[in-house]
Amino acid sequence: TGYNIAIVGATGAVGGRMIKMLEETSLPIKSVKLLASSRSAGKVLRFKDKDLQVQEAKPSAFEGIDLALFSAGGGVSKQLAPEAVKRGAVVIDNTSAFRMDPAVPLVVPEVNPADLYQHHGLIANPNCSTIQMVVALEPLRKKFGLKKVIVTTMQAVSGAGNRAIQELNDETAAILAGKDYTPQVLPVSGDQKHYQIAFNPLAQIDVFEENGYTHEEWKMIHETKKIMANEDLQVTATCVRVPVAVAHSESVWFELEKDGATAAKLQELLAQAPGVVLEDDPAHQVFPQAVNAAGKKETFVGRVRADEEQKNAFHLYCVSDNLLKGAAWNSVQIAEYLDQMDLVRVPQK
Ligand code: A2P
Ligand code: 11C
Repeated sequence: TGYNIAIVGATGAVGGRMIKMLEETSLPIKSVKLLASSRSAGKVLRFKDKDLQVQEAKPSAFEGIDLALFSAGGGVSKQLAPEAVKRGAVVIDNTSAFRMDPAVPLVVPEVNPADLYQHHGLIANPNCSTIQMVVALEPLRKKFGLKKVIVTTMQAVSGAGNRAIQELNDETAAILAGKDYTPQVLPVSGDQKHYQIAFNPLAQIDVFEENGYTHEEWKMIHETKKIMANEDLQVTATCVRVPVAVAHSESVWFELEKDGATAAKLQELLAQAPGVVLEDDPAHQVFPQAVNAAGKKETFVGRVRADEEQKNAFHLYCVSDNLLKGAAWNSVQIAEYLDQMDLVRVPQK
């Protein structure tokens, strides 16, 4: 008994964490199939005590699969996710391919698990920087309502995949050794110019839109509205890549709808909130840090304080592992919820 599960993009930065999260889950698992591009076919990866051969991701690979976790880029999802669903698999897609499709639930289990009831075989996992922000804001929204959010992110290079981690490492080593290095990946592998990330934050994540925002910023704005089911929520973002391997950090300013909140009250709500660890003790220099959050499933929140100039407005600082809660763990957590809600099946049309 148990599910037959496929991971698409198993050789990638997120895929590797998906394997780890499936090793740790209580989800009943019958088999795991690792899929990637034809370049990786035959490569051996470990799942628990077994060596598994990576296979090429193609439509027939989804025969007999109950659950498929996708993280191989939007193009692969667009092409193969419908093929997987057609063959009876429920797809949890970590790319942006289907997130804004009104027929596809966009789910963070701490925020909108009931949206899973609406699925037609496909569920979207939000962008990593969006997920941790809504985990931190949801307990505050529930109690006081949320009017406006202004966020600035400091995002790890692993959000851009394994090649970007390699680039940060190689470039840092080259610069420290006094050697030349030509950037080839960051800020965006497909864009025209590439810039140094070592010792140098870059205010571009994903491509620029016509309005001057990057697509990463667009995602934070529109995904947040969809997850919180509030088109009137005012959200704006500036997304910055920093020379950190793993874990995104975010400075969040927010305005609440109702009166009566204090920093102490918000800290109390955060201390009890699911998926949140409050690390907020200025007297003892306690605040969230990427090095501590890397490898953990929770969102760490601190620096909660009132805006002294504006009523009902506050700041917080949150940090979470972009590859875990931002991607692989949120996907596996969705799978656990689907299992508990008896939703691991593709509804008949
Ligand atoms: P591969 O290693 O075979 O290229 P990352 O986010 O770390 O860059 O990883 C991207 C993941 O997506 C890898 O597992 C990669 O596999 C996979 N991938 C890329 N292109 C394809 C494709 N056309 N079909 C299936 N998987 C793909
Ligand atoms: C980054 N947030 O840090 C991106 C990676 O839409 O799933 C994830 C992109 C996405 O570069």
